[in-house]
Amino acid sequence: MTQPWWKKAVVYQIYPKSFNDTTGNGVGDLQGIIEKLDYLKELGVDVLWLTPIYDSPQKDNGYDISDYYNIYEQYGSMEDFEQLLEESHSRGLKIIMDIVVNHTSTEHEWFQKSKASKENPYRDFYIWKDAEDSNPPTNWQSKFGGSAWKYDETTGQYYLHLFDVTQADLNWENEEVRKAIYEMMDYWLKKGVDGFRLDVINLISKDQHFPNDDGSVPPGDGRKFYTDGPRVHEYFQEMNQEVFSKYDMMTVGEMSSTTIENCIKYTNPNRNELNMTFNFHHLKVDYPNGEKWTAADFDFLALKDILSTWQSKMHEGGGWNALFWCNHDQPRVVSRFGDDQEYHKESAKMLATTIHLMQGTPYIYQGEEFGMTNPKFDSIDEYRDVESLNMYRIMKEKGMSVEGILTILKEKSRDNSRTPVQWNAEENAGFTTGEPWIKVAKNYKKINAESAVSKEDSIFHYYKKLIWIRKKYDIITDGDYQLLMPDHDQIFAYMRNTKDEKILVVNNFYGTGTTFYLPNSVHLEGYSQDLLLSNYPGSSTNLDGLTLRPYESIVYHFK
Ligand code: TEU
Repeated sequence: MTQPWWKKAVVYQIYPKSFNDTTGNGVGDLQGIIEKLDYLKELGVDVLWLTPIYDSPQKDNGYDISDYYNIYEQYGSMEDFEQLLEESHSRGLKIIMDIVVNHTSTEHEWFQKSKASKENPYRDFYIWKDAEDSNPPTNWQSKFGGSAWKYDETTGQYYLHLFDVTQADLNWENEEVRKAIYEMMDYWLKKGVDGFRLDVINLISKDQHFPNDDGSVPPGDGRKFYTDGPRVHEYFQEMNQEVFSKYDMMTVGEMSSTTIENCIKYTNPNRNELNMTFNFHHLKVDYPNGEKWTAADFDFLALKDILSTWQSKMHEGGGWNALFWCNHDQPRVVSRFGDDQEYHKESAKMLATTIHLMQGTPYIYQGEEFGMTNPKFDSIDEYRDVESLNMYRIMKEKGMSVEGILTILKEKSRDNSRTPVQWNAEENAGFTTGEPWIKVAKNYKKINAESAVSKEDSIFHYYKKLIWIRKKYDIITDGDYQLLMPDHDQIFAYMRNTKDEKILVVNNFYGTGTTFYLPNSVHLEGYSQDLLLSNYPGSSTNLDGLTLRPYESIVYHFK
């Protein structure tokens, strides 16, 4: 069965601002990405996902777009982008762009016209409402803290912003908005872009009654009235019909607070919506009662259950998962779920094994391929992220101690993944010759790409093997999924099965030894057994009592 190319692909996410600076202004740029294309080709990835590079006031590092048709000047010019596209394609690398169409910057000309007067033709490009008894129109809360409505003196109404106050939500009910967005998408695809990552795309359809949230369904911040909203599937099918269907491209939707049922609908090819979705349920197992802003250990059994449920149900429903641990909004996975000290290398490899041998398209976040860690900043002055700075202010207003807030930020801030890529042991880790826009993590002399590429047993070369295995063994793409030992409190083991083959993946998620016993439900009589991959030398092949060292991962192939 010939699968679409994106089912066999491995995607590498680039956050340009922190990737590689070639001008010395302390901010990464497009020429910096071009400089590293051979490194990325060496890693073996197929697609590069660039987070937003459009013109933006950078209040949310580019997720606040002020002009969809121009490149943010600190990243370079349109010519630089065209060169990046050409140089990537000449190496067999595809480029997908991050498209933010739930909202624009309030500096976008559409918003400037919309706020000018109630009669302006662009008024209904955004969502304006009157006050309710001199309060905001609803009690909905912004994801970055505070009310999701901002009062604007010019016309005496509020506008909706589910994120920062400088990110005004577009009104997708307005056909003119949809037409303008589809035109813009077509512009980039005609340029040769190979697809899109669609930012919070399941938030674009709001309940037009705009009711208050009575809190009966947690978290009671209004998201139930706009998440996977009333017309979302209609809009996706229209977007597909008007744009995607005309190109050989890939689409991945970022789904904030979604459901498996919706993600099956979003990605089942018979529905002509999207190709795959990011969901975040597995990245909330260290959010006690769903609360992100607390310092807490992760719930390992919940992690296994959530990842496994999504594997099985999306497989059964004909859907397709994006597989990931990290992105620019999440802490570094080796610090979060592994050990960034004694077992740094072993745990980073174990985590990679766990996710890369599942069904779906894997995503590697810049620096993950050689084990970059959280920077563990000691002062609020080192933070840059609008969400983190808003939450610092809100937690301080609630009376929390600075020390207590910094403990939480060290674990949960989005800046954990936004420090400059550590290329080598030179000053600023080789990221810039200037002052970096955000500090480099202190461990760059020990943890950097140059050192990793030079060592055969590095995390980098292990990722290369995982990518090679995915391309060689169709069972990774096509096989079903079966979780083993669901109740074990430190082993995450699963089978992948097709008619003729099996893969057994055994991961010790903790820093103490343990023993794996092949469950009676697994029948391997008549199969030959190959040890395909492990993160230690001399891993055992005895499945009746497999000794696992701290963070040991072992992969077997049976046919
Ligand atoms: O993130 C969507 C989103 O919900 C994030 O706010 C994420 O859930 C949160 O940061 C986790 O704490 C997308 C982009 O990835 C993010 O960088 C943007 O800030 C956001 O949308 C608004 O565009």
